[in-house]
Amino acid sequence: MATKHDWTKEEILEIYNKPFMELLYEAATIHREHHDPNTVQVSTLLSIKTGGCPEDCGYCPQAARYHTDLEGNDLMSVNQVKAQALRAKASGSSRVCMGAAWRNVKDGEEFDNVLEMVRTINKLDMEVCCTLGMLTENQAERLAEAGLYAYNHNLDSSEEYYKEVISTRGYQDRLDTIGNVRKTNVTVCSGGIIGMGESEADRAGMLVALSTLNPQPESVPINALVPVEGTPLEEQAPVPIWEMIRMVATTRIVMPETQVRLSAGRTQMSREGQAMCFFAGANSIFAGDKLLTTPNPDVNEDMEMFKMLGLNPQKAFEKKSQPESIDAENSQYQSKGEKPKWSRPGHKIERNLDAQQKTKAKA
Ligand code: SAM
Ligand code: DTB
Ligand code: SF4
Repeated sequence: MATKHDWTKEEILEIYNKPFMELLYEAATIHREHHDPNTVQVSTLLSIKTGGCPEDCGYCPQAARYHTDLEGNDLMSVNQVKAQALRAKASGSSRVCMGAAWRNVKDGEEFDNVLEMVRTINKLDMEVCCTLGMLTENQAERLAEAGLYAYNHNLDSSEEYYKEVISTRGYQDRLDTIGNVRKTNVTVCSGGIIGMGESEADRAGMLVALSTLNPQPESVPINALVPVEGTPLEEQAPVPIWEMIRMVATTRIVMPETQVRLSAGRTQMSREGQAMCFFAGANSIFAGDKLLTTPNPDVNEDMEMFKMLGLNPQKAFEKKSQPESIDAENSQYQSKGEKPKWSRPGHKIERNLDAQQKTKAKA
């Protein structure tokens, strides 16, 4: 069945509020139709430039204007990043996601270093993701040429609630950056945070904004707010696990092909709670003892949990979700008489290595 791109807030709210067991059953069924339910993609976060950010995102410990205990750091060196990526690979991770506390990317030496980091991790045969703030079309293209696999840029909430949490940029700025990434062959990772005081209608509004993108994002992180002392949202009550499961299940139903990422907030969740999220359609996580600046479950404990649940970490480049965008991308190459970059045996999507390397060699 073709992916639906015209979800309304009312339709999504109706799904979100279904009787719990029905919601779970529907989400799990759709999950199995589109994905291997025993595979989970594991990404490791790495904060390559920490703190001192000029933005005012109300949830974020890295905003310079809030007085948190955070110790900031300038941009890491390429060698430091390589060492961390090797550690992540050894612990079972197939993707490294590098985060920088920037409002936007500025051309120059620092961006050149980030491009070198992307090339370096790519050579380790790991997927590389970046989250660096706003990007121009040219910067997105340069990241693509360096071999970037995914770019994370969250919508965070509904357009209406976004204004309550962030004043230094608007929703359209976020959509513009996502649009710039979409013009390249880099996959889009965009999701949001629940537990910031938003209503159910805001949660549905965020899912409308994401699911009506065409193609839909290949990855959608669902974060539970990690309330950090010193930020405006420090007093927010923890998100009840039931709401997290509902949000994951609804995301899975409205974006069937997407990788739904169980993101920040896992230290507060029991294994049973996380297992229900996987059952409801979550199929990726951020692993590593730290998210960007806040704690995350211990890697060994996560691997133990996977073992208990019979979940297998996905290999790098095995699945690039979103058949529609893959077919479009392949046809670009085929029209030039080149080999398609991706093949799709069943649910698996594999890269055709020689075709990809040829594109990289040209870059
Ligand atoms: N500066 C870049 C930007 O804003 O796009 C990239 C880094 S930023 C930290 C990446 C994402 O982390 C944010 O969009 C937000 O969704 C998430 N995040 C930040 N602080 C969080 C918190 N305390 N709890 C949950 N998620 C958080
Ligand atoms: C996303 O949606 N969540 C990750 C990643 N994308 C970059 C970040 C979570 C950050 C949580 C707060 C912190 O550790 O600073
Ligand atoms: Fe800066 Fe990103 Fe944190 Fe906002 S979320 S304050 S842009 S690092």
